[in-house]
Amino acid sequence: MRKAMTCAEATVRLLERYGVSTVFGIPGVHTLDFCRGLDQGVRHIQARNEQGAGFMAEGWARATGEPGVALVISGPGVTNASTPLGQAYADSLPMLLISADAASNTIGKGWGVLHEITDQTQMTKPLTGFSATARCAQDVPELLARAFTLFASQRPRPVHISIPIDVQAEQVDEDWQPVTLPGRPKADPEDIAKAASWLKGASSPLIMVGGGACDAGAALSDIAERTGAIVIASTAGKGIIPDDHPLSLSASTVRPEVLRILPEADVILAVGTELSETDSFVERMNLNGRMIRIDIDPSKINDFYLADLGIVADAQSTLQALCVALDDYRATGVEAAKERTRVIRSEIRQGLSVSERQHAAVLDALVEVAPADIIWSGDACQLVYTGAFAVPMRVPRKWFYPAGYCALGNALPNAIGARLARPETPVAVLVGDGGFMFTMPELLTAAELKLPIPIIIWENGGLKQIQDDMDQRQISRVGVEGANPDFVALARACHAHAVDVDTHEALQAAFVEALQADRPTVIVCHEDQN
Ligand SMILES: Cc1ncc(C[n+]2csc(CCOP(=O)(O)OP(=O)(O)O)c2C)c(N)n1
Repeated sequence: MRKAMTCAEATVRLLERYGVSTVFGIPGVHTLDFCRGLDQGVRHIQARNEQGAGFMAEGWARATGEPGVALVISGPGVTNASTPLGQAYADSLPMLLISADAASNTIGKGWGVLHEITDQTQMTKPLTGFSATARCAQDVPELLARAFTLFASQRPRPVHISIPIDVQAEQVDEDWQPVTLPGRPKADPEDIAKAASWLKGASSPLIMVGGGACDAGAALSDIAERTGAIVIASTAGKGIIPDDHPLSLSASTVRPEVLRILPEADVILAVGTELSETDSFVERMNLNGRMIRIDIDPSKINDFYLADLGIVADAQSTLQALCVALDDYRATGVEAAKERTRVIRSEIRQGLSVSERQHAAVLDALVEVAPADIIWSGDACQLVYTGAFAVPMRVPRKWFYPAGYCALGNALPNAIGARLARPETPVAVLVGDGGFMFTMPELLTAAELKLPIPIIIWENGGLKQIQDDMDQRQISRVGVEGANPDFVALARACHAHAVDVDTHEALQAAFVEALQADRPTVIVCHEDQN
């Protein structure tokens, strides 16, 4: 039987029908109508700041590929959540931000009403696939249909839907149903045949893989093994081909040992990757070979590294078709390519700086005792920069390091979102002492939810990467040596366990214990002691 309810309640029901089980947020007077519909089929998780809520939704999407949802008030709720929007945009993640907006008759007038942004939709436009305001209740199912269609069939991007308070309160007949979602575009068989013939004719092929190919790992491994292509991942593509695969160089375009070999490639197959500057930190990589780009986003085919063959299609189905087109081909150079990969890997290890060696040793100690299926939720800190190529991942969606937008503070709330999305999967945080402070209050959220997350704070005396950058350019240090709190006392005050460690053995013991604990554990690992 149809039931009359408010538009806000009906929105929650419709989200549930699209498969949403959890929303992250902080209620306010502008979202009270939503609250009536929450914690029945859809669970509400209270964050401590909307930036945390947004990062939790983003962590959900990172771990699953499914949309993570945040629900916030208008104005400050939206501005606080806009950093995670930027991060989800940069990493092509399906995140849905639903917010209130001021009453329709006030929008754009600048009357000074509560939580006012005169044009909220315009504010989030550059951070989203689309941002729109519901002008009446019936707009909501249409806007949600657009959002879920984008997530399912295009390059995933965050979406922001604003629902003014008067629209939220409208009475509707609750019969809103999800639309049938379209699939992703398929490749033209002629292009597949051409790509296969180029790969068969290559003497030193190279595969560059990004987060857009997360579901294409099996086909990609098969293509690498048959063509002898060395595989390099972006940070978002790490683990799609197991890092210990004999043809994998992991996420290593930051390494000079790897940048050096790029010009040797005569055919490059770039799949689901922007080939962005933040994976190599060089202005332009030296890629001279014939370039095949497979991407669901047409704007990525010829943007910076022009394609000789551009295929606008879904990565998984395209690579599966490419496997079929390669037929029983097996290149003669496969063993030589494996040997080359082995040599480059060992050059990378030998080429590490003193501090990278220290990071690698700490990470090795953690990996030795970590469960194989763990998710590492990393912040922008030096330990994680080294981990991008030094931590061996065997599956995608388990190494979080948002190198693109690179907003400090993602790691802890990302981990909370990931753990709630994947309750059976262990999740650990790797974060710098500076980055941790950006979203530290979410430790309370993790403690309240009793999440057994080890949080390794790499304590190196402040904003070390920027200290190093200043030292290198002979700039006197400014703004990078601010005081840290007593992390152990702070964590305990937030109802978490906490410990300082000064040896790898102590770190390993604390880590193993933390994974079994009844709440999160902050493990402070001092650079000058470990
Ligand atoms: C929101 C935000 N503000 C500033 C920066 C610039 N930034 C990049 S790395 C860094 C230092 C981070 O310090 P910490 O988290 O302690 O890690 P460390 O470099 O010391 O390992 C800063 C300030 C940033 N990436 N994001």
